[in-house]
Amino acid sequence: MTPSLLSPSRRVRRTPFSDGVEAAGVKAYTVYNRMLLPTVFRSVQEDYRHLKTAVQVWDVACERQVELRGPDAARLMQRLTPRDLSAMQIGQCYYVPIVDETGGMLNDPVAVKLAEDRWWISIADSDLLLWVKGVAAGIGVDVAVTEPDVSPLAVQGPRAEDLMVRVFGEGIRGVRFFRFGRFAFQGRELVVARSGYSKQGGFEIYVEGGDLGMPLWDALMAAGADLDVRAGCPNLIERVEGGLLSYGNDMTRANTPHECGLGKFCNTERAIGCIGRDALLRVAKEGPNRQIRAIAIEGEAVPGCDRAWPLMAGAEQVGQVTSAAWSPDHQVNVAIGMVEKSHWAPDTALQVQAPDGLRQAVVKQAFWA
Ligand code: THG
Repeated sequence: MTPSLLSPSRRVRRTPFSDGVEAAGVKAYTVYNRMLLPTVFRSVQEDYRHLKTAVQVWDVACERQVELRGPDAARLMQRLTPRDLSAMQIGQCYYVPIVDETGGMLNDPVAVKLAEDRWWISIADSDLLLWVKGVAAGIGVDVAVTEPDVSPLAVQGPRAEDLMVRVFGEGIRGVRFFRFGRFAFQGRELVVARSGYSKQGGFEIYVEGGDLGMPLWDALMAAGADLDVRAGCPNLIERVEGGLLSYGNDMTRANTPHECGLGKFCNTERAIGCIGRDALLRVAKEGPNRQIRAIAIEGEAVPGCDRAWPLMAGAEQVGQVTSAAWSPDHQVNVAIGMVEKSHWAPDTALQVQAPDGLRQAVVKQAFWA
């Protein structure tokens, strides 16, 4: 069954796990990289509580891979990001800002180093494939840039490791954070990393070959019945508490990595050849004039944030809120916003123009994680 409010079409792609997602009773989707991404199973709050106490299997096939393959793959990869990749080992994953020639954020993917001459870029929601193909053609490197048949399936939550061991064996316990190993499933070797878009711990299985999608989904569900495994998805409340940014929501091409708080993932001085290097060297030196902040919004549960909400200091706009949700654990609306330097200090009192009226808000010291 296709989602009822989205007209079925080839442009909005199903995933290798869509049959399982639908059988599990998905209640809402978003579209990400022109592919279905579930957003709700029972309710956002029920899904949140379950994610924090048990284990979930997430269809994150929409985190598409841009594959770089060829003798110049490593050189092209370093052109794409201001993060220094020179010490990155095969078997490692790096969170890497990707910027354009002005230092503007194009994507915030996870880079996976499979071999010196073979990389995956596990992308957020923008057409990075086209940028990478353009860069490769423009500089004339010997690299094939493709979107392979690879679909990430995330296993997240405090019981994730116990579930993964049942399907892939004890070796799973030895996989370190942002590292991967190769593990067999039905006679095929799959890349399995300890990573994922939650702060609850877990793994991401890069399912190579869509034909393996439903067999793996079913195997995880069967193996985890007594662990209360459920179908889940990236959870808005949990990811805002954890300070995990969403490209297109919390940042766009109009923002530098430094504005996004991703300066720690830039080593621009050492990232020789990186596109946008000169622009970033300037902003790194001067420091950003606005930056991502955790924000608490007072009052009842906020509605969904489908447009930027102005952040005010009296009559003056000093920023905007871009993601917000009621947190049952913190008994406050947790939010992510971009705030001008003049007002970004912790405990600064602001007002936010929410769709249902003006609310009090406070800049927080850190995300709630
Ligand atoms: N996993 C994979 N691909 C992805 C995502 C993912 N592609 C899309 C999107 N998510 C990319 N964005 C992010 C954002 C945050 C993180 C990963 C990808 C993340 N951040 C950790 C943090 O900020 O605490 C750790 C960063 C680090 O220490 O390196 O995990 O989730 N495959």
